[in-house]
Amino acid sequence: MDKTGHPITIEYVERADLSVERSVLDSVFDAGLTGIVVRDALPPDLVEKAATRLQSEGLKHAWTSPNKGMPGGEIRTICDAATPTFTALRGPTLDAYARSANDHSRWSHRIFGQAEPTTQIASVFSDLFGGRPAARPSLGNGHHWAPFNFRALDPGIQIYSHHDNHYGLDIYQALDSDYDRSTLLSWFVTLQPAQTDGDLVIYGLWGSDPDPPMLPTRFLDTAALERDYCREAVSLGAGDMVIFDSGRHVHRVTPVLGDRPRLTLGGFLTSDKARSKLAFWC
Ligand SMILES: O=C(O)CCC(=O)C(=O)O
Ligand SMILES: [Fe+2]
Repeated sequence: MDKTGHPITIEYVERADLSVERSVLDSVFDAGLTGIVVRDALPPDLVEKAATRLQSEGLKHAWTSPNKGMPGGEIRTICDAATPTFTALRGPTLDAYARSANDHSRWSHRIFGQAEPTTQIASVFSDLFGGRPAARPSLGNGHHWAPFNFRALDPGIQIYSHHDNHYGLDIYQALDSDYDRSTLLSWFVTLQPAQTDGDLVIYGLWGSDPDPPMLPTRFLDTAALERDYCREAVSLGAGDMVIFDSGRHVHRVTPVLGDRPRLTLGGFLTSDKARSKLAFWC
């Protein structure tokens, strides 16, 4: 049987080849392109240093387990994300998020050293958006949203099928109403791939489609997605970045296999309604 669903198109580019002449991100905002992979978005020595630090004894206490109690889905993170978790189904409170966001640069410097990559990440986004600027949005009272958080998937752990539809959470009342909430893109940089699997798989199913295949547990039925829908697996090496339309497309990360964690850093991305600037946060 032919697979069903919205087409999935991914464009692959090298960081060194990016030029501001072409705005690839506009095509993603317009849902003409599903995603972009930027190879070598961060330098290899920086990525390797971060992967080592993230697995060091000294940082063990930094990790939290926001999905504690979710069988097979217990992701570990450093810094909170503005998403629902198994322990906070309606996402973090503004207070908790602001506290975590204030700690972000301290953690990021401990992990990367002086070469903390927020500026480099902003410049990748900007180069993909015809040179228009990219920055963290304001959270009010002089504070800012955190630019990204760190994630670890240990062997046996996966991210179950979902789409990222978070603007309804209370915390997003703190996001300026000038930003376009009709689109939510996810992005992440792989710091250490899993030995085996741990791949991002994007499906042709949109979160807004009627009658998605559901299990009685109210989770999406991944076996049915694999059977009936078009899919695209995105395999990323250390230093590679993916940006994709996670607000529309159902996606997941397959269970990590092997003897080391899969490490990523990432967050979300949108533009203002006038498409004059980008905002990224986690
Ligand atoms: O692998 C990751 O860091 C997150 C995958 C995901 O679900 C997303 O980026 O929306
Ligand atoms: Fe996601």
